[in-house]
Amino acid sequence: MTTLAATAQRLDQAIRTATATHQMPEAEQFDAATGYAVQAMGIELRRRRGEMVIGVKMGLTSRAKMAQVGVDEVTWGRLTDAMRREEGGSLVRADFIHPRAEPEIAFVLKRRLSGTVSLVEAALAIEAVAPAVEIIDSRYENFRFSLGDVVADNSSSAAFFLGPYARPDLDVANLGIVLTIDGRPREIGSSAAILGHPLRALVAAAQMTARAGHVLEAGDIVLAGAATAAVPLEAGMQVEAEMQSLGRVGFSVV
Ligand code: OOG
Ligand code: MG
Repeated sequence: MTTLAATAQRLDQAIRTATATHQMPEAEQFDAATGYAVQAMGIELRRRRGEMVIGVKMGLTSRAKMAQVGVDEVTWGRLTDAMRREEGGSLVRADFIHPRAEPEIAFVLKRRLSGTVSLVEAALAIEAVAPAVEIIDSRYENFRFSLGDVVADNSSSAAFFLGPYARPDLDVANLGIVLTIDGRPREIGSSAAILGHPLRALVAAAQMTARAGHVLEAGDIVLAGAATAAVPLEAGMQVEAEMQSLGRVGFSVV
């Protein structure tokens, strides 16, 4: 087995056992392109277990997020059907290593969107917009990683919740976002923090995935990346994200 395939296996094992694993040692660090190759191998392992890819998540599209994890490049990862959770339902803390919640905007596509596209083309490909919460759970010890590490680890994606669908032409440029824990606001931000406009995250998704030979199709979900820092989760917490004009999405941690 190559080192890359072994790394994909090791990360997959970390997911399945909810146990942290080590980062790539200094001497074996790889670049983002190699990280995406490892990510694709890991997704292939999940496909073989019957999981289906239903979209992508963009990562590190805001300053707040870049600062929190110390990586300053936009990344992406795949979302599978097994990662989706029932809105209003629960998240089992023990299924994860050190989960964090972050508020996101989700786009649902009504047509294929791939390669270099304009903001207008991206907007016209949207079927619906929804409030979302992404659960990130770095498979690495202490939630620490390099760019290559995090890309290989599917950009830390672990689960996600989608709220009610809103109309596709809703102006998402500057919406207030509040992440509430047990009824108290913990993170407050604006959708403008996402690359200056969340639609730019959709443009980046089309372009970056195409470079890796992955095509965004009709029906796919695209998470635009968090506008605020992520909040560590513990059992007993009630989590809710509220977005201006979009509504709420929430769940409990058990
Ligand atoms: C990397 C994933 C970042 C986002 O929304 O910015 C991300 C991480 O923070 O572990 O999902
Ligand atoms: Mg995210």
